[in-house]
Amino acid sequence: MAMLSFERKYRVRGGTLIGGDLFDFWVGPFYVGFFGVTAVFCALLGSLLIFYDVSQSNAGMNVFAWSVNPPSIEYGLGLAPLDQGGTWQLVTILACGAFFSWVLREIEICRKLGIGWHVPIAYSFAVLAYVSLVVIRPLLLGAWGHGFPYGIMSHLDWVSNVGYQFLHFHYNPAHMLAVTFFFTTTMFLGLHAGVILGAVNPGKGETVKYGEHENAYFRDFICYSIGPYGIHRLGLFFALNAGFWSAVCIIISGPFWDKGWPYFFDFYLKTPAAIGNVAY
Ligand code: UQ1
Repeated sequence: MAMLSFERKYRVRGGTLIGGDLFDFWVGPFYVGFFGVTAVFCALLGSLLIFYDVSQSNAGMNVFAWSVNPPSIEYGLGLAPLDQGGTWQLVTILACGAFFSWVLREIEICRKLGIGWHVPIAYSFAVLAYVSLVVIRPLLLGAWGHGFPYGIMSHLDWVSNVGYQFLHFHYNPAHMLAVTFFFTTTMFLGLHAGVILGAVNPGKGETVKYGEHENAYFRDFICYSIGPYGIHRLGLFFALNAGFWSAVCIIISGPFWDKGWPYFFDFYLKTPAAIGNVAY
């Protein structure tokens, strides 16, 4: 594997969070590290447990029917036998182990390179969204059975069922925020990727253009250019908010709001603006 000239300077030992020189080396282009080993260990063992669990079911080779299910609610926050949701509990522990290891491996790479922790922080928001579904919300509701099943169709059924428990999940204000952030994030990435490719990858025979043209494009288009740093700050802010409000919207559903989400907006009927003006 060829090394870029700057990599000779940075691909050196040190900067690890734990264990000193233990596993502080590269395999081809990949940094291994203590947390690379723990991530691979957790991911492999978790995957094996998933295959073991579906092999004990009657789903056969229909991958869409494969599902590793959480224990029933009766087990509360206790441990369940392997064939009663215990495998789901082990898979969840190992998934958390793999995801946390991945965050820490990202941090070690940042430390080696002397760059900011933006990538591990961003990834942590995705991990938070998962952990809120299978750890935080089940803990608050008092049973691991509130976690979602690990299967292609089964997790879709879970999302639909939990949505209908709250009558209409799109009335959840945190869900509204999350969806809005997801859509605007893709819009910003589309605009950004479009303007960058439009400028630096023009047609044959055309000259490559840079920042001034990108700025001018958006000034012509919407009277405003946020600039080359700004667009990345904005994109990261919106992407992190998408994950954050997703976590909030599911954590509040049940533990902090147990009616249908449409009823949340009944508060409007008690505001001075509505009293006397709305018939109900
Ligand atoms: C923008 O203003 C800008 O600055 C030049 C970019 O950087 C290359 C962009 O990619 C985008 C998308 C914009 C426009 C975005 C907003 C929020 C006005």
